[in-house]
Amino acid sequence: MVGRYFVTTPIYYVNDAPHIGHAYTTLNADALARWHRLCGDEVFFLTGTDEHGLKIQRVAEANGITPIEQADRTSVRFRDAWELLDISNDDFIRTTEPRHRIAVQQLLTAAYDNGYVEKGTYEGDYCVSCEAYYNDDELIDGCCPIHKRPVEHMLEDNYFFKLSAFEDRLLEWLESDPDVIIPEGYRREAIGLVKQGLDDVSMTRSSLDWGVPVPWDDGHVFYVWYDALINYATAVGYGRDPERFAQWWPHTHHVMGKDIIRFHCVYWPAMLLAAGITDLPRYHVHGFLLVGGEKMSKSSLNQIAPADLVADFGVDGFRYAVLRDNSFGPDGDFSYEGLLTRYNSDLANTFGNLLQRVTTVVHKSCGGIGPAPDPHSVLRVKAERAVAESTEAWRRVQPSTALDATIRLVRDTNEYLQETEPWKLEPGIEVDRIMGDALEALRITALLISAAAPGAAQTAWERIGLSGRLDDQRLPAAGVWGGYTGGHEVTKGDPLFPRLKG
Ligand code: ME8
Repeated sequence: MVGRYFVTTPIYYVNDAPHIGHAYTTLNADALARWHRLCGDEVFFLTGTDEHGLKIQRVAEANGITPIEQADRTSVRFRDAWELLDISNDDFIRTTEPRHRIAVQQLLTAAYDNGYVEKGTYEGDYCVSCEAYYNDDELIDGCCPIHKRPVEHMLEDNYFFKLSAFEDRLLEWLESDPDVIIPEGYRREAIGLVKQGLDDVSMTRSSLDWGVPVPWDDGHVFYVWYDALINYATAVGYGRDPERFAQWWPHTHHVMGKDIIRFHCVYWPAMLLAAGITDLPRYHVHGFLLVGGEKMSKSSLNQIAPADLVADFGVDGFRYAVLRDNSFGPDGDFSYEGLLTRYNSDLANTFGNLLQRVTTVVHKSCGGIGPAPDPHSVLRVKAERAVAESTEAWRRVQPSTALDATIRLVRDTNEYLQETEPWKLEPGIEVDRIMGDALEALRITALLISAAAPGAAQTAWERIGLSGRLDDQRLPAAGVWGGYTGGHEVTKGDPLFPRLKG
C-alpha cells in the first residue's frame, strides 16, 4: 500500500567518531528508506547527532575545546561517513539547532502544563557514558552494567517526569498490536520493563549548563535524553509547522539498537502522551554487532571505521555484505572474514558473474542488442517468487532474508545458463530467447538489490541497456516479468565486483 514512511536512526553522540555499529543501524534505515521509495511511498529519512549532556561537556573539556566546538567537529564526521556510505537521508538534525530548542521547550512545556512534571530532589547513581541513572541492583560491583565503569553519585534539585502515571496506557499500547515493536522479543522486553513498575524520573539538571534551558525555571537544563528523543518530532515540524507534523508523525518508524529500548519504547511514548500526542511510533530494533564477543563501541578497543572497509569492499560491496550477513534482530558476530566470504560468494561470483556472462554472450551472439524474454520462461516463476519473498521480507524489516531471496534468483539464472549453455549455440531464436530471459532476470535483480547496493544496481541497469534512473521505477509494476522489452544496447565493462583475496 502506498503511503507515507518516516524512518529514523538514533541520533549519535558526538563524543567520538562513527563506527561500524552506527553504520549498521544507519544502513538498515537507509535500505528501508530506499525500498519504500521504490514501492512508491513518500519517504522522509532522518538521521543526526546528539550534542548536549555531561558526556559531551566532559569530552570537550578533555580535548581543551568548548562543547559546541566538539559538536561541530564530530557532527561533520558523521555527515561525511554517511555521504561515503551513500546514505540517502532527507535531513540531518543537530540537537544544538534553534529549531530543536523550540520543539523541546514546547513539547516539555505541554507535559508540564498537563500536570506531568513536578519538582523534587534526586539522589542516585549515574553513568556518564550511558547518560543514565541506575538502581543499586542493576550495578555490577558498583559499575555500570554496559560500560563497566564506576557510576557517579548525584544529588540535586530536579524536575521529575511522572512516568508512573503512564503504566496502564503504555501496556495497553504495547499489547494492542504485535507490530509496534519488532522483532517480538524486544516488544516483550518493553512490556517486561513496564510491568516491573515505573518510577517517576528526573528530567532536568541544575549542575550542568550544556543543554536546552527549562523555560519555566532559569537554573535548569533538560536532561539530555529528554532533549534527544524529541529530535524526531522537531524534524517533521513540531513546534513550527503543525500541518507538516500531523502529516508525518503517524507514519514514524524508529530503527535502533536494543541498548536504547527503555528510553525509546517506555519514556518516549510516555513523553508524547504527556504532551497530548496520541499517535505513537513503531520500532524496528536490532541486536549488537559483536567483535570477539564484546560489544563493539567507542569505549572499546574494537573500533572499526566504515571508511576502512569501504576501501576494500567498495561502497556497494560493504553495504550489501553488512546487510546480508547480519540478520536484523539478534546479536551477530561481525568479522572481516565474514564480509569477504559474503562479498565473493554473492557479489563477485554470482551477481557480478552473471552480468559479465550475459553481456559477453549478448555481444558474441546477439550483436550486442538485448533480446526480449520469453513470457513463459522457467525463470519467470523464480523471478515472481523472488519479488514476492523479498517484498514480504522488507515489510517485516528483514533485509538479510530479502537479499537472500534476491540472490537466489541470480543463482537460479546462472544455473539456467549452465543447463542451456547459450555460449555453445549458433546465433538465432534459441540463443535470443535464453539471453532475453537472463537479461530480464538481471533487470529484476537490479531492482530488488537496489536498496542495499544502489550504485551497483544502477550500473547493472545501464549495462543491460536500460535508460533513466532505476530509482524512478516503481514496484510492484516494475517487478512484473516482461519489463525488459528487448532491443536495448548492452554494454560490456569491468567486473562489477572484482573478486577479492583474503
Ligand atoms: O545512544 N552494534 O547514541 P550512540 C549495533 N545518543 N549497533 C550499535 C553498536 C553495536 N555494537 N554500537 C552502537 C545514543 N550501535 C544516543 C541516542 S536517540 C534519541 C539518542 C548503534 O552514539 C545502535 O543503533 O551511543 C545504538 O542504539 C546506537 O548506535 C547508539 O549510538
